[in-house]
Amino acid sequence: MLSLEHSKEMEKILSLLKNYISGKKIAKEMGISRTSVCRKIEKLRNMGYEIESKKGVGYKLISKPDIPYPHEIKPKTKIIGKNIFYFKNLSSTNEFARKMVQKGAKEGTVIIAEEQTEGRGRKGRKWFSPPGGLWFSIILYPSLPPEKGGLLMMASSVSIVDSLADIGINAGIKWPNDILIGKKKVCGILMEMEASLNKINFAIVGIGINVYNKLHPSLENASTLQKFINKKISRISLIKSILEKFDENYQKLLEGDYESIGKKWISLSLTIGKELEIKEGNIEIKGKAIGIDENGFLLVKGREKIHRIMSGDVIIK
Ligand code: BT5
Repeated sequence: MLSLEHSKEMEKILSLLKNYISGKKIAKEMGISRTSVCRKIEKLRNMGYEIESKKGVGYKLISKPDIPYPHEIKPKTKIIGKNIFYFKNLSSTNEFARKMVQKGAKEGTVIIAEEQTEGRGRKGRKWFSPPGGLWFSIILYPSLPPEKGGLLMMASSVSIVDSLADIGINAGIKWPNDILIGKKKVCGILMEMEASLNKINFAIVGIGINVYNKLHPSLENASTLQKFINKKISRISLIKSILEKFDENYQKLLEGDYESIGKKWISLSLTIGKELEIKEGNIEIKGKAIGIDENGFLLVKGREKIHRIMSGDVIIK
């Protein structure tokens, strides 16, 4: 496990390695022994950093891996991502986030895993999460009325679509939680929330993005971002951008500006204006999606009335 708190030393050594530098000089600059320098260089190499060593000259950083290590992301934010934890392997970042909440994790803590063995979707469904994607969860303690909880998910999806637009990928949002390119799902969001009568105790926003990971053969309507763009995507830049945009949108929600998130969401929605079939348990509703209400519920005009729908699986006709 790597966290921002623990990465100060790593950042220092990486900055020293920008130009050729001898082991002796590194040791002096960092106040550590030569053996310790060797150990740290070896550790960085194992983490995927390419470090050249020339006899009589020293070491130099040649390339960095595109791995979302906390010290590489360092988002410029007020709340989200002030504390980031990276794991090579976790069962589920949402599950781990829940444990961290119980231990009093700070608001805005982000948990990232290179690979999840039990990544989950809604209603106990499986989320395939092999290496090469972005699988992460954000812990929030929003001072929002519980009925506004769904807007957090909207704020996160808007932030993701905006970040994708910045790198030239045109995606849209299928209510409630899918991000699609064309008809292919490239991202899913799982929000888990615990609330009492008038207060949200915590919310965990879990985001799964197929970047350049392999796709499980059983997935017919899924794709990866990399398939839609020629240049290599940087997972580090992408997650940084998402955290920064989400931080801004989160502030807006906390300030009570629900409307701008709702409007933005509608402008990116692939659902509004479409004829739909929605299933939730045994209930099935057919109609046209005509908008969202002030809490992010989907408004569907059926034959007899307008339905306000909180959750469900949508088939767009
Ligand atoms: C979702 O559920 O779309 C929410 C997915 C959230 C995943 C993130 S990863 C980080 C965090 N930690 C977790 O454990 N979870 C969150 P849902 O709408 O129920 O969609 C699930 C369905 O999507 C599955 O039944 C599959 O059909 C499909 N699916 C599974 N893996 C996929 C993938 N990698 N890409 C696209 N579709 C996938």
